[in-house]
Amino acid sequence: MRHLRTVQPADRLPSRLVVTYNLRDIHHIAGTGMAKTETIYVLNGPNLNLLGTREPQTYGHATLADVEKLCIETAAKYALKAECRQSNREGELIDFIHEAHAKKIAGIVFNPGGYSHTSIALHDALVAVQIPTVEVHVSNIHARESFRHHSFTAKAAFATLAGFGIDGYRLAISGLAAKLGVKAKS
Ligand code: CA2
Repeated sequence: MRHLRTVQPADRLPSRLVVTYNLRDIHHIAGTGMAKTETIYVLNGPNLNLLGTREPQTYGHATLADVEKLCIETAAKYALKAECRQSNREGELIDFIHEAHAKKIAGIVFNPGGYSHTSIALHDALVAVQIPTVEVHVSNIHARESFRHHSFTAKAAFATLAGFGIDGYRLAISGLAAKLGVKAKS
């Protein structure tokens, strides 16, 4: 309980009254208007590190670095902090999702790549943590091969975007902000 402080009441107050508060919430309690910055995770799955290097007819010319910059900038418009991770390993993606829960991450934008179509384990991790998640696909998976039409992970997301290219990540963050009740900064 590193952040906890206990305050003994002033003389005039009942002596049994003890106020315990969390230092991280003090801005809310004090009514300073300084809300805690919420963090979202932007997770990209296998092969998305190759974005912009191959198959531009399907995935465009933007790189993963471009995607991550777009996400950080979009999140900042909502006073959200985007932390971006990519992995080619299913278990590591599951670890990121568990970590999101441990760190009280507000939401997840997730492109599980090919694991969307195969991974019950990723679906289960998302269901377990109950963090609002938007699934994003750069390409329109429904207009491609039939094996891409079904997504296990999408069943655990509150929304899915497919076919907007990398703009889908920007739209996903806007939708996630709305879901979290966060308005764009003026
Ligand atoms: O459209 C998407 O975002 C996908 O999630 C991309 C996955 C694919 O398996 C999904 O069906 C749809 C593939 C990852 C991208 O692979 C690349 C390969 C070469 C160049 C760029 C990306």
